[in-house]
Amino acid sequence: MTEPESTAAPVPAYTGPSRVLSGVQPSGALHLGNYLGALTKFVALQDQTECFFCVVDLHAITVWQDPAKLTAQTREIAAAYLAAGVDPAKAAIFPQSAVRAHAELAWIFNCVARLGWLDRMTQFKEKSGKHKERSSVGLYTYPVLQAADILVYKATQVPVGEDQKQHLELTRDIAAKFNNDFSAPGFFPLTEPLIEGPGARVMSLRDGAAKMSKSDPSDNSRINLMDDADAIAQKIRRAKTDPEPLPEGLEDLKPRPEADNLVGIYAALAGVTKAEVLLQYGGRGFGDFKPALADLAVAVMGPIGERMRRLMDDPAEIDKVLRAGAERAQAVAEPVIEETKRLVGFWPG
Ligand code: AQP
Repeated sequence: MTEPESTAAPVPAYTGPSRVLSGVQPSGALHLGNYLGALTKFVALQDQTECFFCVVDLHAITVWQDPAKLTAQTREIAAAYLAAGVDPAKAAIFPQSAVRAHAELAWIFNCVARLGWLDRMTQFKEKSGKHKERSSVGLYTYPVLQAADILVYKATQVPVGEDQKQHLELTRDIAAKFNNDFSAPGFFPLTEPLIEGPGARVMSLRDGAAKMSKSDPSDNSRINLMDDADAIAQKIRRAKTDPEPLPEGLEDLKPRPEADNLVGIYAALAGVTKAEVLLQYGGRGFGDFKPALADLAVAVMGPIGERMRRLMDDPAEIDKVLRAGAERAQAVAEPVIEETKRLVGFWPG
């Protein structure tokens, strides 16, 4: 028998509760992009809806991770969540690998997603580079696992940086195809990404065309959450810019990627719009703007780094948070994976 055709007829919408899921890979030191693109949104959302924030260690091993370091890296991401203000009493914080349903649902979704869909994923192309044949199969199917992370909680919203937009579209495609193929209209929600805001795409401090990234070989390209005040100020002072003063209007900022990035970082850290930053600094040179940005970045990021250091001195306390979070997550994921398996037709046991 061939698989079902997709139908053009309107399908009933998902009517379950609103939930939020997101995650960060324990694949290196967290940076300002992760903080502004993801963590600040986690903190805002935890007071609005049920939240699940995992440390996505299954994703991290799609590229080589030293087993001797992975556990510590996982605790470090959990410490970053806590230091940024995620409250474990409100949101579940847990390692992805501690909830087996993620991997189980990912396999089912591997059989729902189409090769053609994955072939279009730009992040795989960027990360595999010229050595596609030597990349892990996991790196290729990464977005399918991501769809499982989200849908195993029937999450309706996912706060992420702009780089994840395409993966979220794939998640919606997988949900729609599963609901159609297994005659389960509205079973999985069509999840919405939460991307907006000036921190959605923080660029490298050395190259306004490249995303700020953990894996950039230049440490000067990013501000790490654990950088001290001197390092933060020095990196901003050395950030690449052009010789012109800041413009008065947004249109004139667009063709100047490095200036645009620094204005965006200021806006995101201060909780204002880029237009408001230009109202204050338009017409002024980087000699004025960079020190102001450095002071702001130190004021916001400094205390987070300090809290992280304190938390990481007590790994047992972090483990307690991770264990409790995994239990809460499991309680939600288990019934979803059981129902999914029933819909697929697996033996009920
Ligand atoms: N530069 C960025 N600006 C805004 N948001 C960003 N995010 C990552 N970089 C930026 C967001 O942070 C969350 C966690 O990302 P991740 O660590 O799981 O994966 P990533 O996107 O692959 O992060 P990196 O730093 O670029 O790591 P490498 O170098 O290992 O690939 C996500 O919500 C992401 O959107």
